[in-house]
Amino acid sequence: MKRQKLQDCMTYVENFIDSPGELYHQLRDQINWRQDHITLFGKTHAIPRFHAWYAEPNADYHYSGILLPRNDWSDLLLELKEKVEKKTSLHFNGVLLNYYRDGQDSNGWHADDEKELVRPIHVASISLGEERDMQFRLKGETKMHDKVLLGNGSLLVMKSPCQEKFQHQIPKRKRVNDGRINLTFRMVEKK
Ligand SMILES: O=C(O)CCC(=O)C(=O)O
Repeated sequence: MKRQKLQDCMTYVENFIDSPGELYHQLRDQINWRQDHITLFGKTHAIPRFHAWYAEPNADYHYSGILLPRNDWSDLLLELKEKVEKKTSLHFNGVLLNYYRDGQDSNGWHADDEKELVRPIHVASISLGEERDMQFRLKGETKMHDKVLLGNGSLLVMKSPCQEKFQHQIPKRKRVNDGRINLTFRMVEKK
């Protein structure tokens, strides 16, 4: 059987955003950020980043057992959604935002494959601020398969079957002292 290649489902677009520094500051100041906690093996931990969910009414999103409270689209986020839809010819009804304060904030191995995501799963992700690497591994394997550097103002499009076949993570990085914001546009089933 043909081994799945990351490049078959993923596209990276540099300089997708014209003024990424300005957008980073607007989002950092305007988004209704929250830091949630998860309990693993009886121990409660703060998730190592802030996050927020903006979506159409009735488009709810859970991950790691957390139901993220829905915020209504802002004009700025709707403008970005339309820009991403125009570039990708895909449609989205929600965006998950992550704010990594510095290199100590991270996002562990997972796939964006929650049950409420519409199949086939396509996601599109804007990066702002500090460059961070995203690592990929095949589901069921522990060895890293590939990595992509996510530059300031870039767009990463992961079409099906990326989420079905691979997991990804944003590891901690000692030398990163500044923040990064990521917006991942998604399509979820409405209640
Ligand atoms: O920060 C990123 O680029 C990835 C975010 C992510 O993996 C997620 O929100 O599920």
